Amino acid sequence: VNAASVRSGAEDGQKRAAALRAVDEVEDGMVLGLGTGTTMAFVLDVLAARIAKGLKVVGIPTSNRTEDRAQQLGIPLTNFAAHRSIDLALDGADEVEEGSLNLIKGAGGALLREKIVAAASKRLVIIVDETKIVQRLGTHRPVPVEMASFGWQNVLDRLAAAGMAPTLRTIGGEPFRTDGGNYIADCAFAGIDEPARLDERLKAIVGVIESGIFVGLATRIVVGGTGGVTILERKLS
Ligand code: A5P
Repeated sequence: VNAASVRSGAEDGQKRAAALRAVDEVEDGMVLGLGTGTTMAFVLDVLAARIAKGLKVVGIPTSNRTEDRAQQLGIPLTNFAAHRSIDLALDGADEVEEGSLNLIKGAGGALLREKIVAAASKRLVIIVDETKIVQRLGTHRPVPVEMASFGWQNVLDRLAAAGMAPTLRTIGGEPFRTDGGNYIADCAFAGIDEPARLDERLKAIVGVIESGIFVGLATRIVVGGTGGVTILERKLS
């Protein structure tokens, strides 16, 4: 057993504890947004257990992966054609900035659908282990930027010219494709001072579809840590 596997075992326990707490927010009759990632896998398990005991909810999945898992677990699914707005979205994140609750998301490649679901939702509850909480966004993780596959080489050059330090995300030597068929540029920063401004600058680049910077969307963060589960609320300025 090495240090990394001990650490990831501890993080899994924290994610599971936070998932249990987050699913407490779910009430009968809700339309849910179902996020993507390893933390959400725990949330789906807990949600399925409550559904098996009689909870009545429907979910809109943010990825094919979440859709498949939800179907296996018997979580009823729906879509925007049937429900134009969402009561509560549950999702993970790559980084959460303390205080502002601004986020970086998209390490799993689902950022576009996740952001659409977050924007459509009355509340967005983010579930993380404590390693994801940062004082300043962008210090540990890159910002995933979803772009059209057409002309991506030129989009990447323009991202680089704008100082975004982009790297095309690849898998097995091929470009990684999102569920929508787009590509991702992971953009590295040594800390982000103005996330809203950076989000605007990224989206002003032709060919960029969405950025993984989520500003003003999360309403509550459920954090699993060594000392148990804590809740962070957004400080309204
Ligand atoms: C998916 O695209 C991401 O936004 C995830 O929400 C994020 O990467 C969290 O994933 P984990 O729970 O696996 O860390």
